[in-house]
Amino acid sequence: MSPQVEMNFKEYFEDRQKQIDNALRKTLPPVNTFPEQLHEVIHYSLFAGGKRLRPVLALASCEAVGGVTEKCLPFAGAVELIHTYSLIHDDLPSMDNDDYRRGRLTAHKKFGEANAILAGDALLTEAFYMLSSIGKSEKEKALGCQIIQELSFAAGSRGMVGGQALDLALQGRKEVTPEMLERLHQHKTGALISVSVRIGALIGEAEDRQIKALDAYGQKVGLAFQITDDILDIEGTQAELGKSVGKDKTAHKITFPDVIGLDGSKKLQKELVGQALDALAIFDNQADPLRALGRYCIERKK
Ligand code: GRG
Repeated sequence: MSPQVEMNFKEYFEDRQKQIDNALRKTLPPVNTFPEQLHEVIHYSLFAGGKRLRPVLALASCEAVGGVTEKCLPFAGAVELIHTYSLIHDDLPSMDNDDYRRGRLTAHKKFGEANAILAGDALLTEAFYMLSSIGKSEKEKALGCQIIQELSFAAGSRGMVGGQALDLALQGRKEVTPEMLERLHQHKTGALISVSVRIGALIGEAEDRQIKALDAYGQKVGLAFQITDDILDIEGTQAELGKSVGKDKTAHKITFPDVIGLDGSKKLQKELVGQALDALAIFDNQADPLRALGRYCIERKK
């Protein structure tokens, strides 16, 4: 990215992050309401400096097809609630057993395991509560229902949770192929990223050919994002990432650098983002934020 584009993107990203955080704060039960401790855990985990990549992708996708981004905010917020729940549960001792997340102690380290499990459960449920009241007209309600269906599919056993199950099953296995790894990450990480992009397009009333292009973009970017995660676990720092590094090796996780090497992973990352940007060729400069987000997914340091 040139310094000017980088500057504009930084402003764009921060602006969108604020918009999402404001929407979430308005919708969620405040900390000082019953049950106070549970709400404290939820706020602690949710407002801890996460990148908000998935909701920002939803807004940028809506923008790319000329949609009204404000309409997208509750859906984008719901995606972030689901993502945060997944991180809380992923950090638990029975899963990845992590001590740090988003630059602070993980929820179970700070509040105990039972509270962390409940906060994750509540975030997942709250996401669908938020979405259930959306839409005034029959058309809006039908679209809301379609999005709820797609989001729950992407988050459940046929998407993210299924990917997590496969991740646990593959731990310590030696004969993992690039295809198996790709399948795992298409589910675990890719499904929620892809559906975020789709949600923006659906809210923006995109044409079929635009949805097709955005689906291709979402899938490529989702995988590239995960490869970056694997690389950062080797080359990143705890200070920048806000979580422990080198965990993949100690947890005997198979990563892209294990299977195709570090250089191979970097090459694949770039190829995938190149393909993602090619898929956006049918769009004008309204898709520039999506293009910048695609590049960000592999250039990020956190
Ligand atoms: C436990 C149901 C369940 C699912 C867990 C997504 C996931 C599935 C686990 C996360 C483990 C992990 C570190 C995966 C790598 C990619 C990833 C999702 C990274 C975290 O997302 P970021 O970088 O985090 O967008 P922030 O904190 O910025 O939101």
